[in-house]
Amino acid sequence: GQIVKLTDYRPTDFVLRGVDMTLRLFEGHADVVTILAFERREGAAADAPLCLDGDELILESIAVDGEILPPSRYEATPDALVVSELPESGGFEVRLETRIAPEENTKLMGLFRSNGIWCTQCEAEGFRRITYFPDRPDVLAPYKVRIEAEKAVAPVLLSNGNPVEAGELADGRHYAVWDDPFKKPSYLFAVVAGDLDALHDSFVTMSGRTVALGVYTEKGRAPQASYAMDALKRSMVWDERRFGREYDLDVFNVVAIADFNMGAMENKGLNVFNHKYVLLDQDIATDTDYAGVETVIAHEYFHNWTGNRITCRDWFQLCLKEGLTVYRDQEFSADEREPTVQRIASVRRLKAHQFPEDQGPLQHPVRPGEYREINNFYTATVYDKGAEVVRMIATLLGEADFRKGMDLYFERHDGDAATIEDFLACFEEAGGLDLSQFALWYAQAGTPTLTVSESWDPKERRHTVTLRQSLTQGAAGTGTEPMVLPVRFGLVGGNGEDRRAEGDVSGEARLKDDVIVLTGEEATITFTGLSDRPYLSVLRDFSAPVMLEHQQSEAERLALGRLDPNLFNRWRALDDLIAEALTSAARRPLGDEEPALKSAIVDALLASADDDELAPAFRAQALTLPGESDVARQLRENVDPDRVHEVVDAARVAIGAKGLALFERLSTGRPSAEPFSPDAESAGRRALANTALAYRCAATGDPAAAVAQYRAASNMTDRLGALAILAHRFAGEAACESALDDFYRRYENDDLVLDKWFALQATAPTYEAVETVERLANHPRFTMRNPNRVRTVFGSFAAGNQVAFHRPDGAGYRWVAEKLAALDRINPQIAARIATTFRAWRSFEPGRRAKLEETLRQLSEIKGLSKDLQDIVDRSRK
Ligand code: HT7
Ligand code: ZN
Repeated sequence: GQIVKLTDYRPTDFVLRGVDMTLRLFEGHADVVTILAFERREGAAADAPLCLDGDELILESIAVDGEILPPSRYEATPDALVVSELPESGGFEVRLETRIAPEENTKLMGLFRSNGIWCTQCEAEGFRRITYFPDRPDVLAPYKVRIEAEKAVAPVLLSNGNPVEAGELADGRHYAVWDDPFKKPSYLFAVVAGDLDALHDSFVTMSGRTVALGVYTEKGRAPQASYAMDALKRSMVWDERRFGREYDLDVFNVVAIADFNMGAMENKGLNVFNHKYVLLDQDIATDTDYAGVETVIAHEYFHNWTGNRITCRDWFQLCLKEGLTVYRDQEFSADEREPTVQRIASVRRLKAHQFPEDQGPLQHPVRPGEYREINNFYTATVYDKGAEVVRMIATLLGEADFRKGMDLYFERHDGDAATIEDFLACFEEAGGLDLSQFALWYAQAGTPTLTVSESWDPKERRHTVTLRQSLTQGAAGTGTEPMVLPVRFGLVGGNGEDRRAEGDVSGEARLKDDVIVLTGEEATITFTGLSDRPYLSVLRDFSAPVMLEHQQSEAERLALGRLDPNLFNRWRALDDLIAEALTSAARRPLGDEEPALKSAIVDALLASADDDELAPAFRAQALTLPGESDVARQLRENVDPDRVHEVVDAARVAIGAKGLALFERLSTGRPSAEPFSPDAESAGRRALANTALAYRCAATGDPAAAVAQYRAASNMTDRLGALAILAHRFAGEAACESALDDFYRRYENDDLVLDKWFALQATAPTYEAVETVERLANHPRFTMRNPNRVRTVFGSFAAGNQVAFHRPDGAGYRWVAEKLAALDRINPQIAARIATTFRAWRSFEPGRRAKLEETLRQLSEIKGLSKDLQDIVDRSRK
């Protein structure tokens, strides 16, 4: 495949003035007529041909200004259309006809059918699977779209913008016309047609305009969209209040689709969602599902300004919309829920997904410099590290100037296809600072290490803190210059309050309120005016995405775990202690029985869990041990997943045993009589109770309490919480089997719930899970055509089952590779994504490393592999 480079960017030779499309939908095919109004760009060569992108297309006809073109004037292949001898100046109109087959589109890019519903997905390069087009994000135009279909099959016809016309046609067919006055790139185009139900509502914007809201679902499921509708209205209010952003069209529609490659898509005025992020009620969805719907609804809605009104000049700028929009959805969730708990969850996700990516062969900067397949760059680095970079800008500027910078960005670039440089310039202006060194965050890949040491001078009552940063050159080879690290901190006194102290900086750093901005390799800050030695609480709220090495004693960390007024750091003090203890235990050989956690650590953890002053959701987070893959990442090399599992599990049993009375107290008397509410506080109480139940069953080795909760549960959170314990701790036992059977019988008609049943079995930490997933893949309800089902079986197994995937005989690797090779022929995007699990091959002990390497080699040699999968496999092998 060809490599696309950021440095090769140049604008198109032709400017697109408008798009007029007609889609005629039939059983088996769709006819697409596209009329494109072009003008040769000033300065472009007079003989430059018009080059349009295609993908698996067949051209039925082409005319320019009403005249059918002779074959000598154009060259059409499935992936390109080149038209020559076009007017040297002025405008002209190209009319194209293509015929496509949505039913055969298993890649789910372009126009496809999902359970009979016609649906499009155009980001990043799907529009070219519908019509030949300059399919790149810097080509913006207004669109007028007419959809025609049989009325009985597709009574609902939707597209972007506002509805302008509808009517009847012959043969039971009908049509609708949609007009989108906002110029947009083709990746934001959407059409949906089908027999859908809808939930309708309205929203009055801050300037008093009424917007009609619709959430469309498959038949009979509209009531399950009410929480999504509620989240949408809350998102609209929040964006007005927090960022002054108002919605712009007369309608805003959301459609829930069963077969969808990602979470959702922000098409202008017509967001399309994986139905997993729309449909729920207490009987089918967990609290985690509710939080997911809220986040994704908000994220896609927020794109209307950060992505749609201001889009990206090219795909290298993807983080301009994605990093910024993730930052915005994180802020929304922090405001709507419990900020510390939200921040803990975001940091956990960053460490679990982005850190390994940034430290392995698939490493790339937040703004990559080149790609072979853009679909493979919708990554944790672009999204989550991209959000961290925006968060650092906010920290550096402070709230007021950050808002000024955002206002300036919206004002200056509304209607543009912008770049990271455009974005940064707004904050430089608003904050009166130079962000040129800061821009390295977009260009240099890798996770910097921040080393902190401190010393107390009792005579002078002086506390000296030294900060050092370092970055190692990784696979991307993008450099190791010192970056700008905003390090939020506090000096905590024995009474749990932050001390005030004068700070004197030497070295390359500056001190601004409670933030040390480290700009060089090393700096020292000397704090004076202290009466006694403080506890240094550093990198509060995870103010920079770094690996922290803080040389601090266990006693100090235990004290911060009790006292730190910054709750995030209070959580992290203990979490780091536990992670380090588990990691060092995992270095010992399999079977070593020395406890990983000292009793002082366990006591501290139990004290947090028992502290009624703390929010239950926080207590549940505190009790959540680092995952096996986190421990594996910290080990870095020679990882034996069986040993990691043994260590983490033994720690869970030990904590459970020591805190048994507490865990019994926290998990009995449930389900409580209180009626279900999805709010964050109630969800926090359920999370704490379910975490306690898991410890209790770990300690007793008795499934009875989980069985009882499973049977009595009055909502999915409690039912699934109990079932997860049975499926993972008691896999293969009668209690587990009968609960799994019961669950299947209860929910076999609901694919979303059935995914949970598949996922729990695929992640059971036993060697037998390899045979289980083979059985699941042959289950009548398994299909490779549904991405959720595939992710739930192949993805959960490969990424979420360390024991079985890494079975020492290599059976897990062989199974996944075989399935991915087959999936690649159906849906390469999903195959490539799941294949990223292989990237960690170098970190394992020699036996597994050799088997992983061999599996990757075999995958790479399969003939006819997609560009998507080939790209991931080739880069992973490096
Ligand atoms: N902007 C979207 C990213 C996306 C996507 C969505 C669905 C299917 C394929 C896709 N390719 C890229 C989703 C988002 O980040 O909001
Ligand atoms: Zn997004």
